[in-house]
Amino acid sequence: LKRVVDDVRSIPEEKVPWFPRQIKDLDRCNMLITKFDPDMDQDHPGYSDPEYRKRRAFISELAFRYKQGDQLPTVEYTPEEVSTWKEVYLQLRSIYPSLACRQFMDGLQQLEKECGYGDDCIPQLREVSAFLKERTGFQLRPVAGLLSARDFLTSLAFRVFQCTQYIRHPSAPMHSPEPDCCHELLGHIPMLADKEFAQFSQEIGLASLGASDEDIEKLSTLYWFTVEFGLCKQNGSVKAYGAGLLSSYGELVYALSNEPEYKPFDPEETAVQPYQDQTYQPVYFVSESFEDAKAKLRRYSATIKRPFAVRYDPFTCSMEVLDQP
Ligand code: NLE
Ligand code: FE2
Repeated sequence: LKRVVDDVRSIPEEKVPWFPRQIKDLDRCNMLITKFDPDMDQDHPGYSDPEYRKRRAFISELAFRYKQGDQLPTVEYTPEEVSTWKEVYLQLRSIYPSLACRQFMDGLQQLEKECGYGDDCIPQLREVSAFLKERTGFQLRPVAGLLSARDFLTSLAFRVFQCTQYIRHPSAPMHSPEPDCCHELLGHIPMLADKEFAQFSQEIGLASLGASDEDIEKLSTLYWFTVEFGLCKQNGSVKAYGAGLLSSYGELVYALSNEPEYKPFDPEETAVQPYQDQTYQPVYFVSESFEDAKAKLRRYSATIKRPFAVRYDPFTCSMEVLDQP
């Protein structure tokens, strides 16, 4: 019999990394990886553009100040930012019907119909979050940049998706090594409007809570090759379901050309595949179907060993920790 434990005293504390027990605790999950940001990375197209860096600092500040439960900040995008969005949107929109998976197309069409998605303005997180909440219970939270894998995965356990709000530099609209609002809004959000995908995302998050650094590394590598760069077969052809592909015109076309190497998706192997985060991936994992990818990843997550189990209580937005002697 499993019982709820109030504190983790029955678990050897030093062996279990801290994790949030309440949705409020996500305020502490904000460790940023700054290697790609325009103040640190000399290769960033915004590195030598002081205006761009100033804008980024302003939008970052909104995320730093945000506390769970606050209204999501609105950004008044400049005409230049909107024109970058427009270019990204129009280019990608024209190739989605032939290269994106069906679940993505369904989500995108709903967003276009009901959430103001289009080429002429950048959707606001507040509206998109309300839209998702009604469909799949996911909500958004602003983040200033690329998060550590542990903090990012942790928030998924609470059905919270951390979203950047700035936009990529206008000189490189077709690919960005760091996330930006094009990546979140076009790559991730349509998929998160799918009930099953939402469920599956939360499960990856749950599997990550209190996991060892080694297991986090494997889970985030799997996340990388599926949720970010996954391909699947659909009606006899290969389609993209990964957000990193669906937000990059350059890489989406490349991934579905005959240049890169394809391997069949197998979690054990995929979890240890070294990956590329500067530019296009040299290898992509293809699953037999979108359902197959989800089922395999679920099975893998269930094998991660922990001395306890977790269960999310959506009524109190808190994590129950269950003894597993
Ligand atoms: N390469 C993606 C893009 O250009 O939108 C972003 C990937 C973020 C992990
Ligand atoms: Fe992403």
